[in-house]
Amino acid sequence: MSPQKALLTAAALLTAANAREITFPPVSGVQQPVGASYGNGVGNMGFGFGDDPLDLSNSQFAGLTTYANLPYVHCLANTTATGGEVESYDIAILGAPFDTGVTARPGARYGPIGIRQGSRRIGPFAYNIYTGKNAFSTLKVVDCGDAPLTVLDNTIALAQLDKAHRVVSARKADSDVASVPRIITLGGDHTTTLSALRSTVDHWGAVSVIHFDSHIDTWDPKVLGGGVSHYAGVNHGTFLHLAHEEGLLLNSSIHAGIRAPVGNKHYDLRHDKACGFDIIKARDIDRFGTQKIIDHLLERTNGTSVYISVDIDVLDPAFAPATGTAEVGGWSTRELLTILDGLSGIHIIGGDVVEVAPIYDNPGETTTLAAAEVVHSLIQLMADTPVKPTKN
Ligand SMILES: *[C@@H]1O[C@H](CO)[C@@H](O)[C@H](O)[C@H]1NC(C)=O
Ligand SMILES: *[C@@H]1O[C@H](CO)[C@@H](O)[C@H](O)[C@H]1NC(C)=O
Ligand SMILES: *[C@@H]1O[C@H](CO)[C@@H](O)[C@H](O)[C@H]1NC(C)=O
Ligand SMILES: [Mn+2]
Repeated sequence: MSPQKALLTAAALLTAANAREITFPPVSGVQQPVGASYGNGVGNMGFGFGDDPLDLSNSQFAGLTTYANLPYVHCLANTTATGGEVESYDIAILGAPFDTGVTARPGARYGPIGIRQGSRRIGPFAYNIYTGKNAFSTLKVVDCGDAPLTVLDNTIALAQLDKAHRVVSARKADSDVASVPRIITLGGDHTTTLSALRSTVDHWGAVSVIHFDSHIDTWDPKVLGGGVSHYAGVNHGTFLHLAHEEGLLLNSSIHAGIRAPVGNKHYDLRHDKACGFDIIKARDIDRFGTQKIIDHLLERTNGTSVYISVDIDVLDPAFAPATGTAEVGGWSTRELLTILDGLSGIHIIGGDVVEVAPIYDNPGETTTLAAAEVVHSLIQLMADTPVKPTKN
């Protein structure tokens, strides 16, 4: 036999051996796939199989990628395809793929899809090890997909987002403990928060904003962009000025994690105060710790409806490199999550995670994993405190 022939015969034998059906012996005590329900009402880890591994109806990592594998609902539709009413929900995840209001690195239009990607291991089986709570067990949370926003005209795009927020928040809530659905927006650059606040004012009036960010974002358009054109003055550094001007903010708002320089230390900071804000700086965490920061946020906003906006650049670039205007010297992901979870009981009426630009992330998805977990915390805060609107 020539050497080549011998090799071919050996390969044929190997293939035949591989074709044999391999049956692993049962593991002592576990006679079903990992993740299957343990029986007796003990919950399973949600890897997707019940007692029957060929039951494909509930798998965790298959199908389309929604936030935390939540059901997708076409929340913007007038009716369902068959003419029925759109499914009801209590908390709506809404993507806002808009990033033409940025002053540095673009890319946050891919934030919603990135955050969903980072959320694949968050799911209804998860109980928080610190609180023992499951964020999805009381209120109905759905993913509405992204609002369709034109990429070539900011004015039209923001009008589209305003409308999306009005439509999604105008439906009847699913649960009878909450009567208006609340929205968590996946940004998008920070300009998108303006649309959210234009819709929360319809239900709750002016609100306190807890604004996690390294930048103040109350810049007067006269200072940032507006010198170029009126249009350019509407951007991710001026939206809180605009929200104040439109009467959407209470004078009990507060920034947390600030560390970026201001352009004019007298005017910018005086103006910031006039817009309704107090400031917790990033390094305050070294002096006071997370608990004092939580206490201050709760005191400042006490008795008001609160919107929580998280610019992912509040985190240090070590924890969130994938953002447009990264500033060193920020908080860690653990510190931010501790502070967010510490706000339990707050009257939260809406929230967002913005400025996630996945193109600058690393192969480990550091930023989108963090952003997805921040959304998870916001959902838990909403589940902890069902709210009724103070207007209509
Ligand atoms: C949905 O309703 C709006 C306003 O009532 C209407 O203008 C629009 O054409 C409707 N869309 C569809 C697809 O029926
Ligand atoms: C808000 O409160 C600050 C002091 O905390 C004050 O300087 C500012 O004038 C107030 N603004 C309004 C609109 O009441
Ligand atoms: C909020 O205000 C109420 C009533 O004034 C007060 O009893 C409570 O201690 C305040 N809570 C915080 C966290 O400041
Ligand atoms: Mn910002």
